Amino acid sequence: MEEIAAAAERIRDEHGAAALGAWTGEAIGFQQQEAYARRFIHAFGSPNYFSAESVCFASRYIAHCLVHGYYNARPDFENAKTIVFWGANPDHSHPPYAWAIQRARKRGARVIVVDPRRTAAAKKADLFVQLPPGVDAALAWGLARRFIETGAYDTGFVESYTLGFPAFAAYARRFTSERVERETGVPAERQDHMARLMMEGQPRVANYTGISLEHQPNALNTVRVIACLTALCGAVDRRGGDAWPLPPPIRDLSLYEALPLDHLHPIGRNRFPALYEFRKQCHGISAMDHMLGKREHPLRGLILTGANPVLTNPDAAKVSRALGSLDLFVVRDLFLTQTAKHAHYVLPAASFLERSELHHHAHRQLMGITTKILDFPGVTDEYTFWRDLAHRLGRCADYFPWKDEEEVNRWLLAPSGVSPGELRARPEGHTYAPRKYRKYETRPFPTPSGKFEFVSRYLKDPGHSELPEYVPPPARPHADGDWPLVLITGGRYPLYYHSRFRNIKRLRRSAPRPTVDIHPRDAAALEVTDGDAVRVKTRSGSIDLEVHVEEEGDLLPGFIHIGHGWDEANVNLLTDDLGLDPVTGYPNMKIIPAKMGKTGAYIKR
Ligand SMILES: Nc1nc2c(c(=O)[nH]1)N[C@H]1C(S)=C(S)[C@@H](COP(=O)(O)OP(=O)(O)OC[C@H]3O[C@@H](n4cnc5c(=O)[nH]c(N)nc54)[C@H](O)[C@@H]3O)O[C@H]1N2
Ligand SMILES: Nc1nc2c(c(=O)[nH]1)N[C@H]1C(S)=C(S)[C@@H](COP(=O)(O)OP(=O)(O)OC[C@H]3O[C@@H](n4cnc5c(=O)[nH]c(N)nc54)[C@H](O)[C@@H]3O)O[C@H]1N2
Ligand SMILES: [Mo]
Repeated sequence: MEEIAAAAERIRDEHGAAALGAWTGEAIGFQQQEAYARRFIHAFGSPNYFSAESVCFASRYIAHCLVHGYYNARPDFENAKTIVFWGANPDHSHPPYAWAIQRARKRGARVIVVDPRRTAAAKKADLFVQLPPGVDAALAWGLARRFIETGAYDTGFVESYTLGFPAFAAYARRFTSERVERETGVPAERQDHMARLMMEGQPRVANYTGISLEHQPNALNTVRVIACLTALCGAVDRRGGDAWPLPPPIRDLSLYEALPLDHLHPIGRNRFPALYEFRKQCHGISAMDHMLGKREHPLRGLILTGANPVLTNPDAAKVSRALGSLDLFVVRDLFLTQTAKHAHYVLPAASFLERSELHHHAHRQLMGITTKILDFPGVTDEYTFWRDLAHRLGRCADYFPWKDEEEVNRWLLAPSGVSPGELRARPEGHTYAPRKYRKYETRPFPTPSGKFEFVSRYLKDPGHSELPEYVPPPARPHADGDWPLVLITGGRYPLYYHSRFRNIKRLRRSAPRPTVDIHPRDAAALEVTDGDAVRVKTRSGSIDLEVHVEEEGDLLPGFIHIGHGWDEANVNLLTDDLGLDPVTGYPNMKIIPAKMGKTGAYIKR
């Protein structure tokens, strides 16, 4: 710890405090564990805090905030009549959602799944709408047109509470059934069927957009138009619809107000201001260029915890080069990951069983606390680590006055009036506020206009489209082109979590080796079958893995799919950091021009 503190001070002396960054991953969550890292790096004097939010969740959040100013992690499935999953597979990714939906279906709710792959969720759906990646916005605009033309939308809400509806309606008119069919391949009758199920559910329609809609170049606008569709359904902040939870009444550990560092050029803020303004996140993808000295304001040191960006960030070869070039790289993990191999110091991190932390379930407005049940010598929890480091760095110590996590929890909970002990006595959770719906009836929307915004001045002023416009996908399959196939990445495995758990033998049996999923027609054309060794190539790189031929109908022809998180076939060697969403800086991980062939064939070329 002394060496790490000394190296951090050297970086501060030579390049300024902003040349040190902190990075947290999905393994430590989005609540107090990540807040320690934010607090530390600000106390040190650097605004450069990065997390998995450069590739997950924040773009969805920003889209919702631009439209209505709130964010709902999950709609009210339990009370919905029609549930729509856009680019999500809850049966693998969120079992609790899948259970909620199962209960809703028993009550008669109907489920629509929109996906290029016939997933576990799609197989159970009342309607499966199969389409190529990147065209959801066209489908959503076509549905909006139907609602508007037939007058089946919530006119009272639109008249009283919204901004820009005439422009929205005029743009929607362009999305005729024929045009939507041309763009998406979804026949007009299926579009009608989808619209009918949504209209029948009104206003109890739960639209859920998954990670796939974020991993593409027109990500923000795709989620925006779907949020607008929710308004047409009359489901805004309604039981059974997009019901907005209230946050828990706890203190904020971050120092953005007490110690603003905006003047120190947070990385990525000039390119993607929304990410910093809405989430106080620096752009992890841009960070690589700052490590490699390709941009002003160098990043020379990084402390990373609970993340494995070499396997999870786009352009893995560049990520490795960038991390390998640092003067100080500290990784806290439970395993020696591909990322940790680049580190100067690898520290054993405490797992969730070795921490005591607050949790909240926003949808149910419940709070709870976990209890530390294990203690290994030499393993420190996140709080103790950041505190110890801060106490070796002079002034930083002032910001970490609490002895341990239990003291932090007590401080965090003070405004709520409950103590850690009281929370512990209620393992089922403590309701921190009763649910309220249609909050906009008594106070303005927290948007610039105070209204629900079909059009956004915030986006228009710097030159983006004010409407959530449809932009065709960056790639489609071309049988005769250089890149005949389109690669989709990252469909979730039920028993792996990103790069985690493949080292647990019992879980490994569920999916022992990485595969590339392919349509039977394409497999036949390439003369490959199950288990054949192939090489998949994109403009960024190539990986070798095994073929898995899908059943007819499980995947659209021309598309291949590879999961992420494999050491031995890192699909992020095939993704890149180009073609980012222009507002949020989100990467394209779902629509990548590709080709493949038997390993021998490509080696010869
Ligand atoms: N077991 C397990 N659970 C997890 C995770 C894990 O790694 N393992 N990761 C967690 C995390 S951090 C996240 S973000 C969530 C993600 O959870 P989800 O949002 O449910 O994501 P996926 O399960 O990948 O399902 C996304 C689906 O979108 C489809 N798709 C791809 N492109 C498009 C497109 O353009 N349009 C449409 N409509 N569909 C498209 C894919 O084929 C895929 O079936 O899962 C969480 N839960
Ligand atoms: N191609 C492609 N890439 C993707 C995606 C995709 O769909 N396609 N999905 C993206 C998404 S949505 C996300 S959220 C990111 C996730 O990206 P990451 O956050 O990098 O995800 P993980 O691979 O789960 O890395 C978590 C690391 O933390 C370690 N760990 C586990 N428990 C703890 C703990 O308690 N404390 C600490 N300190 N460490 C712990 C694990 O061993 C693991 O090495 O991946 C993204 N990458
Ligand atoms: Mo994620």
